[in-house]
Amino acid sequence: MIAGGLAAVWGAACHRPAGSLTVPIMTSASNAVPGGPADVEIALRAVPGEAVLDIERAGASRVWRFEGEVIAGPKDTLSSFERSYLGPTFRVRRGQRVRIHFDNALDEPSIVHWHGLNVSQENDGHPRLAVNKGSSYAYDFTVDNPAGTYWYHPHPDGRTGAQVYAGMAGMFLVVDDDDHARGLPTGDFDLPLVLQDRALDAQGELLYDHNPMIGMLGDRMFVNGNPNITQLVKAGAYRLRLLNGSNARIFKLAWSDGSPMTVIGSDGGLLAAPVLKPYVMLAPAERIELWADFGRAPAGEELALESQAFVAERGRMGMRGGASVPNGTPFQACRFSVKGRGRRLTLPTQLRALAWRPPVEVINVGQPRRFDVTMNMMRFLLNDRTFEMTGVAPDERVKLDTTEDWEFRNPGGIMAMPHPIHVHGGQFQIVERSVAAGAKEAWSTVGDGLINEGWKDTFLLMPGERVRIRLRFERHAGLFLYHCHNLEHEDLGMMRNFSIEA
Ligand SMILES: [Cu+2]
Repeated sequence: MIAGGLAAVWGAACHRPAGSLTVPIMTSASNAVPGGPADVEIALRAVPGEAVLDIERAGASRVWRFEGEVIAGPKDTLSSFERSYLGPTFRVRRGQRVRIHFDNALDEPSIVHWHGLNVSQENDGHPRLAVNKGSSYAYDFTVDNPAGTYWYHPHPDGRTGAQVYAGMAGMFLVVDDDDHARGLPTGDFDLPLVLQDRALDAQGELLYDHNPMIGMLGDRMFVNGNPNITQLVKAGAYRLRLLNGSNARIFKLAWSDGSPMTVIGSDGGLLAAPVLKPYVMLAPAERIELWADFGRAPAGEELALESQAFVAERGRMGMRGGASVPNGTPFQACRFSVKGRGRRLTLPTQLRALAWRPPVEVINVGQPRRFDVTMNMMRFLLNDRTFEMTGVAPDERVKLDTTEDWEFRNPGGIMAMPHPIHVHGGQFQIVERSVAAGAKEAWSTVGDGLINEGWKDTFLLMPGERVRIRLRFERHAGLFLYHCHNLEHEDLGMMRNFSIEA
């Protein structure tokens, strides 16, 4: 079951099997934009382009990318990684009203999702809002998230994996002025790192060739959209903002010198206090922020973030899926070359106050809404259902201004796989994880690296595991998504709507 190579990236067809609904794609869409000035106005285009993907080969390869331009407001809202296929990095502030004019110049429908942001359904990039080539979509929202590391990527029906893989993604940072006061590194010492794996064919072009049960796994690393994964750093303290922007790759990140990982933030911003871990699991779409002191390395030394070995899925059933580097294979994810002196800072003991949702507020405490990962016809489902463009089942309706516990269950068994689960519409907290007896041995290879602290929008659900999360539906009524962020699973229908009803 290997999807057809290049054509699968550059072709425009939707490959989801039967069961999907056909919904007319809007040719031009607008989000009933209210009048009044925005604080910042951006033009964002999805365009075919070129980028250097192989350092050892002359010439560029084909990619798809986001291009951005500040039309009005602070020019430093957008910045670019050097020699990168990634879209511009946004830097916005809470309370800022942001207007984004998205233009699609690709030969297939697309739409942008602002991953982790609290926005209305019209601004959330639902696949039903995808626009065709030559058409545009207007976003208009007020930034409502605390400072943190968010990101953006396409979200069209059945083609999210191909479009992200082709290069379409970018960082979306919400910043504030408090980092100096918090004692955190700023400026050049605040370093975003987008980790992605890719595969290239003999001509050096992106190869989108995968078993859809496994997802797309590459055999080479890209950091910030660049095949050179070495970062030049100074001997001092850094804040590293890591995003796993891969389609299906799960990282088990650890320092090459054996130092513990000092985690200071996750999906929804800073933790209450730093947490030390021997290693950190980073599944597709998850973010972690690390405190890294490169002053510990002698000058001229190299340090690396390695992805260590772990048990991802059962070895039976040929679950390598043709990937030459299956999930759980050790490799180097990112290198740091230490030159020159930076600032020595002291790790703060407290980062910010986090107010957890108390059990008394939960309307279904002890009886969480259940979402089981199930399987049929060689694809993964949620409660035996596949994606329907506007379909919502009775047990997928929740009330605005309520707090609920949800429990996701991944059965063990021969076809069990890890699934990174993402819920749109805001950040949640992780309440509890439990593991079936038969899955404990494999789980123990990742368990110490799961970050359950802090606000989350995506979490790793391992085989045989149950994860209970607590969500507050407090901002926007409307149609939102929950889905697997293994993008090939998502494109095959491991995605559902839920409706927040006033
Ligand atoms: Cu999945």
